[in-house]
Amino acid sequence: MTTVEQPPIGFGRMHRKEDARFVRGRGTYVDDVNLPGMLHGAVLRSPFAHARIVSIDTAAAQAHPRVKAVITGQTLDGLKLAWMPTLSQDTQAVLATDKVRFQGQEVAFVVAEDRYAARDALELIDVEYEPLPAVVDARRALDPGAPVIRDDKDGQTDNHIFDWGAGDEAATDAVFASAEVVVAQDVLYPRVHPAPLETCGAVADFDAVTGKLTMWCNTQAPHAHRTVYALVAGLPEHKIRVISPDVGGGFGNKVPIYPGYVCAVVGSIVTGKPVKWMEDRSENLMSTGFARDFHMRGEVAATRDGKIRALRVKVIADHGAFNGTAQPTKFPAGFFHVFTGSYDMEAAHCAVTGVYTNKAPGGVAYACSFRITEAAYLVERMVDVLAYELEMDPAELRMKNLLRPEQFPYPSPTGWEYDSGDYPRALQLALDMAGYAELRAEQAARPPGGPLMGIGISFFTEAVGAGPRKHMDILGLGMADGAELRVHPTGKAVLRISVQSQGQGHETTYAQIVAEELGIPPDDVEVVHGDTDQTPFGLGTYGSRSTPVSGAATAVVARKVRERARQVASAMLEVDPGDLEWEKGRWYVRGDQSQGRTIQEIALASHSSLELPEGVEGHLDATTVYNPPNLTFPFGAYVCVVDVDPGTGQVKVRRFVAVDDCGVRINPMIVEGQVHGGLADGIGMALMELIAFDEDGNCLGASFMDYLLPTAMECPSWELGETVTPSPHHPIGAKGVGESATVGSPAAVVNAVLDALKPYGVRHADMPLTPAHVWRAIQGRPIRTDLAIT
Ligand code: MCN
Ligand code: CUM
Repeated sequence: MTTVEQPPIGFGRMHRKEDARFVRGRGTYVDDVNLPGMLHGAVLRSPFAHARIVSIDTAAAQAHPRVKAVITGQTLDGLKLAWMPTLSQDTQAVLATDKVRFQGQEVAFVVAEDRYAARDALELIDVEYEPLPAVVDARRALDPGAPVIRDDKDGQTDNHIFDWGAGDEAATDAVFASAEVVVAQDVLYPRVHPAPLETCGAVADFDAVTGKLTMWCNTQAPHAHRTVYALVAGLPEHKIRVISPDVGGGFGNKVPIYPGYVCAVVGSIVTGKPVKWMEDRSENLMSTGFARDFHMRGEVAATRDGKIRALRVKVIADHGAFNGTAQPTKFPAGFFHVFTGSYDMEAAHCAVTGVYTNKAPGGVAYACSFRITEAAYLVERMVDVLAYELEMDPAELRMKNLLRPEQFPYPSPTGWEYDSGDYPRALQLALDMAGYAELRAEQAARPPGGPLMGIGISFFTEAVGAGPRKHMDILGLGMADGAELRVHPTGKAVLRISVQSQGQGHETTYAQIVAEELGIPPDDVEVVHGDTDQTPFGLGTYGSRSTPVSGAATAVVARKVRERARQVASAMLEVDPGDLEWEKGRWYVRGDQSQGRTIQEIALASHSSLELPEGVEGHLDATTVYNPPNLTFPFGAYVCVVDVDPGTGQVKVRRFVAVDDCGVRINPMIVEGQVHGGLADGIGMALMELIAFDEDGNCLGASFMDYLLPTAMECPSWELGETVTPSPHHPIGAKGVGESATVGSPAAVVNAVLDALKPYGVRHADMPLTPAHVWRAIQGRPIRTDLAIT
């Protein structure tokens, strides 16, 4: 990788501005926030997956000399805070009152002088439980006689949450009825966890005199959280300040509102002191935003020569005990209905049923683009299953079915409009980079019975940048983002945005957008984010929406400033504004390059005694609210090569070629970093990451001893390529990229392993493909990976 010493004035590779503090250990994370008199909270959690609470005795904990308060569901009930709304219009217990519904659920909250005393006091709380049978298998959740988990909800007599579908069912069924070939496959995307480096936490500081609540919290969506707090607490928004400081990774884990945050607020109100709550690793893994848990049945209708005609999908979506997913209201299964992926077909239909189980509130988190991860994985498995049945080469089958460039903008069978793409070019580039023909020749030359190698391909289409207000809202909040730009007299600038970085480098890339539009060096542009008192309203960072929405807002606000600068320049140069031409950083008189004013000169003049034309305001600033006209649709082609030892089932990823197209790249180095991270995620999910449960609902993945994460050891040296197909509706032609590789890569790895296992007649096996699982698949006995039952 090459980097340049002199930062570009605009797009291009440059080191991240924020790294100056990060590499020195000078970041400020929530746990670095220490306020005078601050107390510490800890959460008591349920050991049972499902149990009635008979009694809670807190006397001994209250009597602990260093304990300041013990809060239970009963305390909260008195404040009408025992239950809180989730982002998907369900309710979630803040602290359990009637029952516990998953292992690790919050039961009580202790506030003490230090973290250790708080933890010690948890041991002194005596809870009497009456255990109930647990529902762990999503496919059994709707069985008659299954224990009803959400008996707190009026009229809820089973574990059903929603039925939702998209596409044309009748047209799809008609294609299937006349199809030459139909293949069906059950595909599980097991429950996984984002596992960010920094766990979730908050410092709540309620000032009883001013009535203002200040909340340091590592949330990915500070403004959305503030509005929810305002609704829950009945406080006006201006009395709540949410500060999301430096965040050590989010990956979706830090979108929801967790009971610990609310408890910290109540703890501060009750004690009159600031209260810090930081969860530990096991708490994070057991109780916060899980991902996936999609039980899918895919069916493909095709011609005998491999033209895909239709796709039909049925899904059981396991949402855990509370429906805590964060996705636009109209889409209870997220954007799963992008499942036709990158392929041209006549019809498609999906039906998704959401169910409650005795597991932590699950949902959408973990670089998911609102369920496109599951959709992309399914369609890419189905294409390989079809190739297996038709005995066709999976690359050839994909080439035959990929959307063609002339089909864009492409209206998909389930109601999307893909903005731009050249898919065959990206796939061809990936195949060329991998040396596909040689790899196949190597594979064919292998003697039977020996070490195996496999080549896996995936092609994905993402849909990111939620989203157009008329289609998309969360809890009634439309998904537009504000931006404010102010250029000081000296030509230095401050940009205020509503999205919040968790490691994506926003302080750099947003400064680069301003630099590109105004010609102010990125080092002269300060990016302010993550503080609701200092930034305009917007819905936050997830679904790779920052570049598509706030990136666009930044370009638009910079262009407004540029137009203001034109007016000022016209006064300075005494020419008509229409006679001025822009080149990066300067307005000049058309036909006379020497007559011009730089943006810095204009900035000073805009604050000076210069007489401005009628109607032109002084100073150099602007605000905007950007409502995206459509999502952006980045895409990519991945090729993975694995070596598999049939004796042990051990998989080694030998090579990974990734061609990504995210339109115009603001900072190619940051884009590559994003892709590297997502590819590692993909290897993790495909080969080792899993949150499973035993029959009683015990979580088997509650520490890094059980929940395995990929390290550099498991990752090859990534081979990256790119194509650039700008988004036609985005002001700078950029598309989001943060989740692309997580969406696209698991299928490439799994397809590669299954390609290797082809000599053993294995058509499909579910993730994660651990050595034990691969070995069993070779023996013809693949397992249900989501349950600890074989
Ligand atoms: N970028 C660019 N050119 C493009 C697209 C993006 O230079 N054409 C840059 C952006 O300017 C930004 C970064 O790449 O600095 C990611 O941009 P984008 O794709 O818009 O994604 P977001 O900033 O909205 O980040 C969210 C996305 C999500 S949803 C998850 S999950 C995830 C991901 O980012 N979580 C991450 N990447 C992560 N990376 C880190 N280090 N930490 C996380 O928690
Ligand atoms: Cu769904 S993980 Mo990201 O969108 O924060």
